[in-house]
Amino acid sequence: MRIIGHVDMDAFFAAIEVRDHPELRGKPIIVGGRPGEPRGVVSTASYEARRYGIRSAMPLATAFRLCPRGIFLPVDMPRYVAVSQQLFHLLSEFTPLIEPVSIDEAFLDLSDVAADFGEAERLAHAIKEAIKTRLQLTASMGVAPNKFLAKIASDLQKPDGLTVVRPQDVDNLLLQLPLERLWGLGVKSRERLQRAGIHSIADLRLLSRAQLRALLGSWGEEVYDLIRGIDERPVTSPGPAKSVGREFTFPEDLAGSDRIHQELARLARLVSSRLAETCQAGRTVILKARYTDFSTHTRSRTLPYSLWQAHELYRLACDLLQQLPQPTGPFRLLGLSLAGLVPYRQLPLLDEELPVTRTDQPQVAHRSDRLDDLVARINRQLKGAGEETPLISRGWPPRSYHRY
Ligand code: TTP
Ligand code: MG
Repeated sequence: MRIIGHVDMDAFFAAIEVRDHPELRGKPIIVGGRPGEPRGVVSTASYEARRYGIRSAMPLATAFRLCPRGIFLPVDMPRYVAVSQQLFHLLSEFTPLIEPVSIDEAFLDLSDVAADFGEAERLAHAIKEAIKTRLQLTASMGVAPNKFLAKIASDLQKPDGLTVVRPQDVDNLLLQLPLERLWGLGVKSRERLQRAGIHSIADLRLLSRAQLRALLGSWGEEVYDLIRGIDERPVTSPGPAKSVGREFTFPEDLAGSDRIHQELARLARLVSSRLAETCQAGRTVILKARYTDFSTHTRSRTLPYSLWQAHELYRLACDLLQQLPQPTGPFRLLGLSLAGLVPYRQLPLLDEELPVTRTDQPQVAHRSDRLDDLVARINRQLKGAGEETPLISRGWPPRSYHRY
């Protein structure tokens, strides 16, 4: 028997802010944007703020109009990521089979750790309790025979809820749900269905596979099964990332040495900041290039040591560029990635006494590494969610890309 759990933290970013600033408890909290950035969007809002109609992705200005007395806080992504890591670590103590869905959400396969739904329910209580006592946060959980139902269930009694859907309850539950509960259905598709007079999952069940396909595309066929409680998708734990990379397809073909080097520098910066965020370094640098005739070439170099810093990545990317059949382009696409990844613990900043903590390469600390670390950390603090371009640099990018 398959027993699947779904965990979703309640008002995640806002709840962390309240936990860390108890004077905010009970108040309408809106988290979004960067410090002093009035044009951002709402990342999330506390349940108190949601009563004013405030929702994720709404412009902050609208949220302010709805609730001028709300407390507006900028996104502090590094802190939320740290809590997310604690959450996933905690969950891994209950089952090894965890599939992260987002920063605050995961599927758990409980089939091997609970003999039946009664035991799974007790386990879910224990998980929620552990989250409460160890993270001082609340989560909502669903337990059901498959992923589709488990995710629906975790949302039914938010916040701090637990809903268990036993196999014999599946039909009853599905037949009373409105269309909004069908996760994966976009707003546009929902509106299309509503225009066709379909407002609930019960209405959807009256349609044939072919009709669902006509309304929802190929996903419609899957929906036919999902709304009958059939979902065989396994919970799959992601392995460690094999490589970290970025690539750009250019709106106009990229030519000219300056422009090409500028893009390489941008790629190096993005890859480096991703590596810094995930505390990884790697030994194999790979440059990918696509020409205007769509021919694609890669060049790589494996080093005797691991690296993650933007300036090193950039230097190697420039070397690899010269090995391409036509280093001057024009390029349709350029990509840079780093493989052969190893964990890399960030250096304690500005503390000259401590040795470098590259796990693969104990050696004496280097000021330059420290500075790169510091820059990466500050950028992470400044960046908030989603912003791609690092905000400060240590003389980076260089004034002349050629002579760097
Ligand atoms: P959600 O789990 O969707 O929302 P939530 O945890 O804030 O609230 P709920 O109790 O309904 O689960 O997303 C988790 C976090 O992801 C959320 O706290 C902030 C962030 N997020 C965004 O930054 N933008 C978005 O549009 C959404 C939906 C979430
Ligand atoms: Mg959540």
